[in-house]
Amino acid sequence: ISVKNVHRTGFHFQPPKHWINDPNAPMYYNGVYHLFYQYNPKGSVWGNIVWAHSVSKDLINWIHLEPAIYPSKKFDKYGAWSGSATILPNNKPVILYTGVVDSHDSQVQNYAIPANLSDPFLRKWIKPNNNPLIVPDNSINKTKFRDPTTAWMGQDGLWRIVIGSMRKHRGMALLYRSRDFIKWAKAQHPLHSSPHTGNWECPDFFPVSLKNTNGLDASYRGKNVKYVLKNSLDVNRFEYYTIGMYDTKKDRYIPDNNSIDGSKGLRLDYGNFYASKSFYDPMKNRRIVWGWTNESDVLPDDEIKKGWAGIQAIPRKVWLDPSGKQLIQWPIEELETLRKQKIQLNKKKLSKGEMFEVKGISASQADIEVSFSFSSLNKAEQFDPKWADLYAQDVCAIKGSTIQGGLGPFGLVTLASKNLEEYTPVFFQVFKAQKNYKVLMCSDARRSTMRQNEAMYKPSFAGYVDVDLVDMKKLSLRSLIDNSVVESFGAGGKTCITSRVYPTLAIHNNAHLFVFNNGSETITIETLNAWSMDVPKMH
Ligand code: DQQ
Repeated sequence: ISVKNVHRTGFHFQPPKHWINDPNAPMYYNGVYHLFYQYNPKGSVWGNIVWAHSVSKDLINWIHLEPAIYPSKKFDKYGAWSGSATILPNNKPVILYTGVVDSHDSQVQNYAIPANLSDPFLRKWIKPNNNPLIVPDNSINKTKFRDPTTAWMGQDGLWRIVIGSMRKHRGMALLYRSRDFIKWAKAQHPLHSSPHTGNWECPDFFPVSLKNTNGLDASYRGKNVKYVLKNSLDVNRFEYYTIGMYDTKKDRYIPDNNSIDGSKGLRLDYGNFYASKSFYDPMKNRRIVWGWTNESDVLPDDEIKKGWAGIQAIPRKVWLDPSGKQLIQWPIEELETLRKQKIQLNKKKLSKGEMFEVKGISASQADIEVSFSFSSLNKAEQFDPKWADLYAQDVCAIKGSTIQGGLGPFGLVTLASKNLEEYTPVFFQVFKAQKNYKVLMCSDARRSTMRQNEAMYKPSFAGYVDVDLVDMKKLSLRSLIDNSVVESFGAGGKTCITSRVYPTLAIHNNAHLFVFNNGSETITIETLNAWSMDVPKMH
């Protein structure tokens, strides 16, 4: 197997070659899903960015088309950067995107429209001559003015968008309004801003229902909704979101008290997941979020050897948790059409130090759902108050999967070599804190490869899982394993973690999958279902 292919994914979204980053303007239009994305048509490192374009009927099988938008005019000569789609009420889609106008990365906002609405794939896009639509005024840093959102319409009939920006390290979502989608005026206040968060990239702003898991269109007006603002922080490549209310009179978004801004806030994914963007799917009445998963073998040399870099995470349905405090995400149901051979087991006990192999499926390309139970919380170790200020991933680095604990660590060992020279464990550990229990979920890449490469990024990604274990002594885990990616969903999608890993031994048929318990409390596997995953059509 050549180095080009050994870590290529089987069922994640990837073009045949070259560099990809942010998902752009995902949309559903007349029976077809569209995904655009930042793409370098000339190589496998970032640069020469165009909007690549792919279409699908099911978000799983894809047809790659010619790039839809590429630099050519004064208003985007130095780059066609990220943006979003809006379907106007006359059923006409329009894309807003960031154009780079000089070699200093000065940015403006442009629009593009389909050349021919009767082409079912909308292959050709026109960038009208009245571009750019929005240029930064003097108060705005021209090099930090990008990534327009999907527009939403207020009760006054005006369209609104936000654009990511920063002033004196205060990240902000600049608000613009328009009656005709052509003339845009900046609102006096940003929709929201927060000090010391740095530049906000790829903001995403959308309503979520308080009643059910259905999605809502960006312009939805009605009761029983909350709002979500997601920002991508370019300082540390973390994304975070808050949940709050949208004061439509003042045109301001106000996060709830328990929903904090910045990289210590809630995250769609506590791993490698960035520049995400959601869209409303009217076909299935759901909101779907896409995120970019970068490579972690960060030497440009690696990317050049491979000839490709970057994948899109599996699209996830996203909705508000009944608590109203956080979002839930779950791989879109269409993914299940790729499930092949299945194995199942029930009611299996794992006592301290036990580990067993899940055999009979392809461990390098699999979908695993497992639910664990235990009979008591008594053995949970004390949560060190010093850890409260750390990121969860730092706590995971202190504890890990190999140190014996009380209630956990227990979970999966993915992409493991036969003798465990390489492995990526995805697991839980429960701690007793002052007032409650804290559930740590880790996806630990530190032992994922034998390769010696100082530039290799192998973090012990982790997040906390907000579950009440006192009532229900159960925890579930789903992991999507795909050669160089492990995408995991804890407690039904409350905490999600994506890792990129590059095993040298645990590849293809030589990869193994285990379930383990390294805590003194016995863990029961209530059910475990695992499937080998097929390869969708992507050409
Ligand atoms: N990537 C784009 C920008 C965006 C950044 C450029 C986020 O528009 O801010 O490729 O990854």
